[in-house]
Amino acid sequence: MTPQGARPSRTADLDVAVVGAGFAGLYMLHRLRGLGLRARVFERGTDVGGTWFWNRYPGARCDIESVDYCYSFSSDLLAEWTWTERYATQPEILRYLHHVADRFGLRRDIQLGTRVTSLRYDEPGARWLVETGAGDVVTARHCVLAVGNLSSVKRPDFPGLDSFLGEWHHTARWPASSVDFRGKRVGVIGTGSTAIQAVPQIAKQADQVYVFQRTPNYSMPARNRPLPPEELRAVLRGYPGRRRAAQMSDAGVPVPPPERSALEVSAEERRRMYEAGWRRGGINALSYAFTDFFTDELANFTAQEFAREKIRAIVRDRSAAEALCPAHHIGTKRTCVDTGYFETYNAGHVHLVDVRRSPVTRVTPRGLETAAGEYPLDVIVFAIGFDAITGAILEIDIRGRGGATLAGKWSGGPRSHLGLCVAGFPNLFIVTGPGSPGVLSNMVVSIEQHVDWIADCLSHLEGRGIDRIEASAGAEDAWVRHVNEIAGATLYPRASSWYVGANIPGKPRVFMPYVGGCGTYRRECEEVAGRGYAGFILGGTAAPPIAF
Ligand code: NA7
Repeated sequence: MTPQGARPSRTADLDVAVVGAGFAGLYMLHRLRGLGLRARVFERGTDVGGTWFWNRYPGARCDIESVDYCYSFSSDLLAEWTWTERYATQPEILRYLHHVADRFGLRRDIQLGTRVTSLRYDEPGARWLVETGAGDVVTARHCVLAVGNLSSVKRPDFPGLDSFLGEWHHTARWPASSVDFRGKRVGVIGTGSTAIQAVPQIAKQADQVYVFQRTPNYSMPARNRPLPPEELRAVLRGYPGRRRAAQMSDAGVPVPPPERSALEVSAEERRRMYEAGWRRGGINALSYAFTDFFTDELANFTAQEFAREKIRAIVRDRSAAEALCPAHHIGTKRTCVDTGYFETYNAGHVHLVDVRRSPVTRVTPRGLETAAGEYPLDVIVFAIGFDAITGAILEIDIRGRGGATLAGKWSGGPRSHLGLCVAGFPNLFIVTGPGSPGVLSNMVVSIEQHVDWIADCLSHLEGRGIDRIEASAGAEDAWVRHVNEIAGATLYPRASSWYVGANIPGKPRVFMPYVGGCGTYRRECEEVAGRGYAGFILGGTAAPPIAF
């Protein structure tokens, strides 16, 4: 945020332009400052926070424990912030990010309310031209995309929406003032993580709630609870070890890896393990029980059956319980974490509407129409998700060497080296991009790793007077092959998930994240850097043109 009254320069020549002021952009700015580089962050929201700025819907809460879903780069910051619950709410996380922005004096280099519309690489000048929605063009030697994986909103395109006489909201564009559901008939479209968090909260207020479900999802109990100060203090005392364990784990959380196959233990032992996980709760409640959860159909089936049994035991209405039972391989679509979601269907005013059987046909002035009839509604809540992972990147018109567009290059699916850099797009870095563990991991652990890698890389270049870095086409091909190969050995690519772009019509079906785990990935990145940025072309301006 620029000081009041001052306008940011419209033509600045920056060392680094950063897009996005969420967890990634804030830490990136802090690191760049530490290197003495002139950096500016462009943020389309009217305040910092990224995902946590936009997703203010009732019940919004992190599904990673708060003591792990936070920065670790400053021990002072760790010591001075008090998390109050096992899983932090959206307002608490947003307060934390405001605190970080203020504490490290970041706001003066953050330009809020500014959408970056295009990034064009000027080869002769070795600069990125950063164009904003206001028509300003700033130049920068390097660009960092810190735009988030779940920030390009899937817009509701139901016919008739304009005619609706009630109010409607997308969960990821929730108004800052709270929405009053009291005495109202509310329709919620979608049953992903967002809806599963929001429905129990909406049901506390609304007169009637209709949940329009196309595909049921698995959800684990959060077992959320207050975090007593003494427990937080104990966690902080062992924090370096805890964080290191998270960094070297698969999912970026400090949970010991499983040791046995689900198929090598007796049915009783399996049940005991799943019950223990269910009692503990959380996103990994079942997935951390056995080694072959994500890779073996039979092993996965045992966890599916356990989760379905739980749903049947909670939901009293037989037909609602069956309709809520998912059929896909558990874990291959992001597992949800809830507080009282399935229990909510036992309340007389909460109704499940199967829109797989009877699809939504249109919005009417009075409500929502499905093939089975009309549902009169006062409020419609669209919890329909995002153009995930690549969406926010491709919302920007990015043109690299020779004017080649990133959209064109990625028309068959995203291609990158390490999820960090793209051949043909010099001096452009992506934080938690496709091809990195990103959404399969604790985002903050992955963000810190990427930001540190990028900062170290820039320091390496600056120290040697090197003005340019670009992923080589060969290294990129090899990485994309590797990412696909290891994903192919799991059950993940078989699901119609946003991990493969299945929720966006026309999006290429490619499994985008790296499934090898945070620890393995970190070692790969460290090795590349340690070998003088192997797989990257450093310096010079005469790299051969490449055809996309
Ligand atoms: P998700 O997980 O993409 O869920 C979106 C939900 O909306 C899902 O149940 C969809 O059903 C449903 N949907 C989308 N379009 C429609 C239409 N046209 N008709 C009916 N239902 C529809 O998004 P979330 O926001 O819940 O969660 C995203 C991530 O954010 C989450 O995993 C956390 O990491 C945070 P479908 O499955 O496509 O049949």
